[in-house]
Amino acid sequence: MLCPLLLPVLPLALHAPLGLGPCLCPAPAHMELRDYQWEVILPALEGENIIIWLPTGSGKTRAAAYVCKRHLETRERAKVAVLVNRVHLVEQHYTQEFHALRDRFQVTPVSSDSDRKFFFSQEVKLSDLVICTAKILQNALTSQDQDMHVELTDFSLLVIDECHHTHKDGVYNQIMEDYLERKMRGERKLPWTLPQILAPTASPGTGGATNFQGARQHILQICANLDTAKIMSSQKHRVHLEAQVPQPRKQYDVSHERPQDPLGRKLKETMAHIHQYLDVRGVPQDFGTQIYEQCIVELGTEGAESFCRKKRTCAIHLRKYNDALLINDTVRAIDAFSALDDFYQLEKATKLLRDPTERFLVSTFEENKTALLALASDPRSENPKLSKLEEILQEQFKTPDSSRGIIFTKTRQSAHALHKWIQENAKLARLGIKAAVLTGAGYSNQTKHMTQNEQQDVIKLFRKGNFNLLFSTSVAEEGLDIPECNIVVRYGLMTNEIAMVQARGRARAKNSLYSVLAKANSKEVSRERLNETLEELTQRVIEEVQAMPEKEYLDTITALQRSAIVRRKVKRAEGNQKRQVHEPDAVRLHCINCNVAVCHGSDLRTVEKMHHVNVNPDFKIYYNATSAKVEIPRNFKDWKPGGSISCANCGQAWGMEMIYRSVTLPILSIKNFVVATPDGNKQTKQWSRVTFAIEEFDYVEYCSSNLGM
Ligand SMILES: *[C@@H]1O[C@H](CO)[C@@H](O)[C@H](O)[C@H]1NC(C)=O
Ligand SMILES: *[C@@H]1O[C@H](CO)[C@@H](O)[C@H](O)[C@H]1NC(C)=O
Ligand SMILES: *[C@@H]1O[C@H](CO)[C@@H](O)[C@H](O)[C@H]1NC(C)=O
Ligand SMILES: CC(=O)N[C@H]1CO[C@H](CO)[C@@H](O)[C@@H]1O
Ligand SMILES: CC(=O)N[C@H]1CO[C@H](CO)[C@@H](O)[C@@H]1O
Ligand SMILES: [Zn+2]
Repeated sequence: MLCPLLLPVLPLALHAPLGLGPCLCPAPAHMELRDYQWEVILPALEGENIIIWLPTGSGKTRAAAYVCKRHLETRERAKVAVLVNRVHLVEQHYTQEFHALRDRFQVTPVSSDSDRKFFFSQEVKLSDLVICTAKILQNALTSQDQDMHVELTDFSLLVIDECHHTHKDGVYNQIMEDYLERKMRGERKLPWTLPQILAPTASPGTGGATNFQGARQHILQICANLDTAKIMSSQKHRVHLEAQVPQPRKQYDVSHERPQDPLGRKLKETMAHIHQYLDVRGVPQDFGTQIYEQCIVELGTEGAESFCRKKRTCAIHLRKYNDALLINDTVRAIDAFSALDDFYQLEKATKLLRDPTERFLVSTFEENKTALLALASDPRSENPKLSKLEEILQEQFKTPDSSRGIIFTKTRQSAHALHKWIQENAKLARLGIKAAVLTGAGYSNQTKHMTQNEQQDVIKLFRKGNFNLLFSTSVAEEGLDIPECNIVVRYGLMTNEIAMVQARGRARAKNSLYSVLAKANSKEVSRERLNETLEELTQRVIEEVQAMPEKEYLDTITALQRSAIVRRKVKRAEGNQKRQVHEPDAVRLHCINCNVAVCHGSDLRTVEKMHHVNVNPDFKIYYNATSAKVEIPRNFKDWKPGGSISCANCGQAWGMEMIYRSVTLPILSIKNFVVATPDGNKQTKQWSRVTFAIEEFDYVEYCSSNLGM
């Protein structure tokens, strides 16, 4: 946690190679805990299930690691799983706070990008403590594969990091529902078979509630979900805690409307022009708002389900214009133009443009493109938020030495746009600002994600001072091991009370500043203010819950657990029913863009219960595949990605190929299809919503029937 301070006295660490190098932190020989850390872990040392509630930066993870150490030292047949909700935390915990356990215990990190997860069962057997994402454990709990399968009861202690995610359908909660079902069957009693639960968080939040009762309900639900005996926070040593974890100064930096808005005006005119062509009623034309976005998405779904290509295509394009307006509002006008331009470049490159609507839309943009570009470059299009940000940064970085900052923004796109802005800003360059972008790891989306290694490299260089400013999406709000900062700015960002606590926790240096930069009278400002109230509400509710008489508390928790189990059973039964509504043979999938019917529900199979492939060999004629392989920074046990696939008739993206051992199968992404059933057409973004059953893929059967093997 404090390793940056230790770096200068550790000459060895300076020679450590970047990336693969050993941990820069020395292993604490005997883990030292601060008074307030002792205070919160005591019941856990006695085997009780607790939530640890401590602010960001106060060493929750160290406290948890200490409990694990004592547990392993004192319990017979002890086995610990440390669950995290973000991939990078596996390595981070392994090399940092859990490092101290490695000389005496077998500590194994199982990350989703290593092949170890395929042999999870083996890894668990050979380890005293595994650190993995909740997803990996959940997969292992439900897997039929001997190499992977484990039982919850194989563990004697579960650490659930950032435990406020143990809620609704989240993975943490799926795991805990398994636990609760077993508990209700009586497995919790001695001899203990169910693991002890240790659950740290910086804030459990209010779950959307804005009054005391609602927030209380939420927090009790989290306690029930985690089978918590006590919420532990620092009380005796609170003063000590506040002294050790200084809170930043907070300020609101509000910006005003751009006095003139030539690009915005022109974009709105173009949208009105498209609306005229489309000629639908009932869509409010308040362009540039979230409400408009919702309406236009609904219009697109309606168009898809009624096979009205004109409606659907216009809706997609109007949404891109609306996105451009939102970008214009966040960053520079030129960024808004570029986003729109990129979209049309891609359309022209991938679509055949035989359809009259597509042709109309592409030519409308092309004809107005030069004018739009000129307006976007107009100095009157400067964004007042950026001027404000420039002021803040000038103030903070005017003393050249040790300033370090993070700017949080909503999208990857705006993080990159801000980075470009700063690189082109000569004034800020003179102050010695060296900025980088930090965004989430993943592969689901077309805008580029960073890989975990790229993330770690950026953080290392930030730690070393090669960079002193990060433009970040919400990844760094939670969990990433970011060094202390002097300045944290939330740039035009809506937040909830949890995110606020997490972000503010990044401003940890002495005399640091936490700035909320948003338009005057905007939703962002009022939401931030609400959060402050909610944070205080959370505090009051927790105090009340802590003070509840034991019996009343236990009765409440048990009742909540019972109803959660019942709800889960009902939901499962309903889910099964919903998937049996239609015969797979009676269902057809149509290309969402050109509406051609391309396969039956009965042609589909699942792989690893997740990926949906078409096993009908005749399906080949309906799609084209690229020869370039799709890049996924992750390994799968039985397959590799192949090329991406698209509709042979219209060019619409459909999914990608799966190279499963020796066969190649197309994986379909359901959002690119309309599902036609005897009861009408449906568009859905999730396979779990389809109304027919899909069997699991059987490799042997497939080979024997298709390859004559
Ligand atoms: C474009 O962004 C500026 C700066 O935030 C804002 O003042 C203006 O209202 C925006 N235009 C539209 C049409 O949303
Ligand atoms: C990709 O990410 C952006 C924001 O980063 C989001 O607005 C968009 O909906 C995502 N697209 C898909 C297909 O998930
Ligand atoms: C798909 O490939 C076929 C054969 O190469 C070609 O005729 C067709 O135009 C392609 N479709 C698209 C949308 O590019
Ligand atoms: C909003 C706007 O100016 N749209 C124009 C785009 O280009 C076409 C063709 O020149 C015009 O008809 C539109 O009025
Ligand atoms: C922590 C914090 O900033 N709390 C503030 C919450 O909001 C109330 C009223 O708006 C303020 O008085 C608190 O200081
Ligand atoms: Zn098509």
